[in-house]
Amino acid sequence: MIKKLQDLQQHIQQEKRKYNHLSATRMYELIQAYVKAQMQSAPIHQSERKLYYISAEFLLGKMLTSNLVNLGLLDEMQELVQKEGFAWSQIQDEEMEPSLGNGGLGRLAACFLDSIASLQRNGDGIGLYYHFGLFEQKFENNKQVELPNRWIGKTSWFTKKEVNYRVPYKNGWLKPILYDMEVIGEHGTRNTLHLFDVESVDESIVHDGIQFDKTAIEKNLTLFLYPDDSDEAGRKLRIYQQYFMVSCAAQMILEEALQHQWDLRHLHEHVIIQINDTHPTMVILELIRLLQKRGLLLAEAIEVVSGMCAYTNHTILAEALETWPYAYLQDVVPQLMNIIEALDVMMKERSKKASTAIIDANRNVHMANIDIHIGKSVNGVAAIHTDILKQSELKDFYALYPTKFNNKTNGITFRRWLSGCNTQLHHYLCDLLKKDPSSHPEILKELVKYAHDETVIADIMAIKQEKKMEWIAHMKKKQQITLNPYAVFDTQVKRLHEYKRQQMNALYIIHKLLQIRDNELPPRPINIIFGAKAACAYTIAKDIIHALLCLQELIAKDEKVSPYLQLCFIENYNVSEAEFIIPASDISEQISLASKEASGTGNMKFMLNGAVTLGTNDGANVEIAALVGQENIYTFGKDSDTVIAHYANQDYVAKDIYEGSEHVKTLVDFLISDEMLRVGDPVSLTRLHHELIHKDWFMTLLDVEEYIVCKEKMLQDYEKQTDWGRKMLMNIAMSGFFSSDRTIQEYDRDIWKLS
Ligand code: 4GP
Repeated sequence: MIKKLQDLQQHIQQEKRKYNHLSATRMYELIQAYVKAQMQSAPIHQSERKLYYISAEFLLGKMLTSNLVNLGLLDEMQELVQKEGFAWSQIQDEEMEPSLGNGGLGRLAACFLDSIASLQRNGDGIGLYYHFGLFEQKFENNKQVELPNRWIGKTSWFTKKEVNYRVPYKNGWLKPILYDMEVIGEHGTRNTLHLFDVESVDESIVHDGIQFDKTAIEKNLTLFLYPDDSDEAGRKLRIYQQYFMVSCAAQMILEEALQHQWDLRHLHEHVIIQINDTHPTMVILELIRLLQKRGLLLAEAIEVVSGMCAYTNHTILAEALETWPYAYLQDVVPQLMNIIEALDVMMKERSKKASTAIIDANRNVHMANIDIHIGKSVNGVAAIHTDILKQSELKDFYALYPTKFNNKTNGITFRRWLSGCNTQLHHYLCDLLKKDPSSHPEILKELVKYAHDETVIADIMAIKQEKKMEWIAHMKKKQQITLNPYAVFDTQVKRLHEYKRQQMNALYIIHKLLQIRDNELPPRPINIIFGAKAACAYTIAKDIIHALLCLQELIAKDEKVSPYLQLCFIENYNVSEAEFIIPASDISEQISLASKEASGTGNMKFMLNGAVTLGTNDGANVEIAALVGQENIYTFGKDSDTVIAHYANQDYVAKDIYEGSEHVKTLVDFLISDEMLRVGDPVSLTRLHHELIHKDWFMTLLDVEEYIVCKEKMLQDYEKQTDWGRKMLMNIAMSGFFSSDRTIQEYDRDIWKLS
């Protein structure tokens, strides 16, 4: 399938002769066009069943390297680029990262697209084409500022297409436009990611950062992912976005069914839809509506759609399980209301429990409840998460539909998270194991044989050092920060949320800073690294960012502390930044409050790249611990049963811990010390201080002392370098289970049945 690179080489030589010069920009354009053409000529995988993976987010990351990995052309292309006098990083810098996702669930969707194509399953993604994405994060005066993320450039992986769909809106229609991107798998067949846009979108209505008129739906519909929903207009806009996405999806699915001459009454034999979180839930309602229009009776339509839809739950945080006021839905999607009503009545006959109602007593519509009642499968994303769904969060549903529930522990594509971002380690492992672990993740286990081979351990550690050097050079260029490459790299990168407890890490930093001032010096300098965006309307999350940026400034200016401790907050953290920092990290911070992190996938990326986890017994950390054994992971903190009991009994009082421990009090009070107030905003710092003592909903103070002890132990152990290297090796060796190829095989075996 793959043509020789000679065509491209010739093209490059022609351009050079013509213009006497070739810029990195032009070089990127030529390579991109060549790769895109290669992908477009790849065969589409056809089969009698097709998957549609619908998701509000696809956090793709840059596509050039990843596409080259899958085409099997990365090494050759890198050589060619080098021969022309460019560094590969220069070419990569030319690509803008699409801003089409926020966090874990969006990145998971992107990993899944890669694995579905690579395993040669017939499955497309469907979502929205957000012009300004989530937002671009800048730091000003130690605070997060949001700007439109202008990721759409001259060259693109997407191809614009016309479609004849129409989406009902008020008394008229919205006209969709389609952007398609080829998704190439490692065996040369391709699928497609379809992103819909609205023809009438108007970028010019955005002003003062990310402000715009939230009621101008025709113009604003596809401007931003997750627009501020702190008011009614914002919430309605989100419903408009979701409906537009699923109506386009439903029309596409029916159009393709007609092309295949699939009988609509048997559509579930040909089509499976994976509903990624509750954002696409209305696809159930829209499909029922459209099938009725094509002659099916309501009961028939419900049955067909039931057999076609499966739902993935990604969180047990109450605020993330979407409910919409009935009145909002009536205003935005009146055409769906009789179906919602009918389903509500039918399901109330199945179960009288308030917790399973579609429409509750306050006239709120519970989207997840629609998915669970109607869909044929409900899955959690890690073993502990699925257990919590069954035993507590969704226990009434589990009693009703025990066979619908199943677990699919998340995974990551090794083609991006090893071959793409850590070519050194990837090449090393290929040579050592005589097989490519990105295609054969199970081969990594063979590494265990080398656990006592000091040469192998030293080699792996040398690669880590090289990746540290690369990241440091990158940060110098990007943020003009000078960091110590011989420090231990302790990294927490993920969305900013109180349950993930970046604030607990901040208290550790204060602890270390005070120790150093007290002449208690660490055995080796420590770099503590953060990357995180806070949702634009999430005040406390922004306060946490502010506190961390203030600490960063204080430490940088402190001549006594800074040789031993550095804090570095990566601005505008995204997939590209993750690809830099994860291979360079020693310690992977996974410190969520037990029971709250559904799975985590960052933890898997760190593990694969030889970092050791410092974590609670939460999400996939539990499965990591079981695989590597207690000597190769550092766990601490109260377990999920204890935490769930605290919530049930409402007996967690942060203030008691604060008042009961001089140490904890000192750390928390430092947030409002004179020196912090000199560099920071008193309102924000005081609010955070108050929150920690008087609310602390995610129980920071419950675990903070154990966390500090555990991290200190880890830093001591890091000094026994060979032993530490062995821990790195064992983590890499046991990471094969977390390949998203394994996850996709399980989805296919249990739910999709494509093969
Ligand atoms: C995330 C979960 O927080 C994370 O634990 C999980 O690994 C990921 O989904 C993929 O399953 N949830 C979200 C969200 O990103 O927006 O709820």
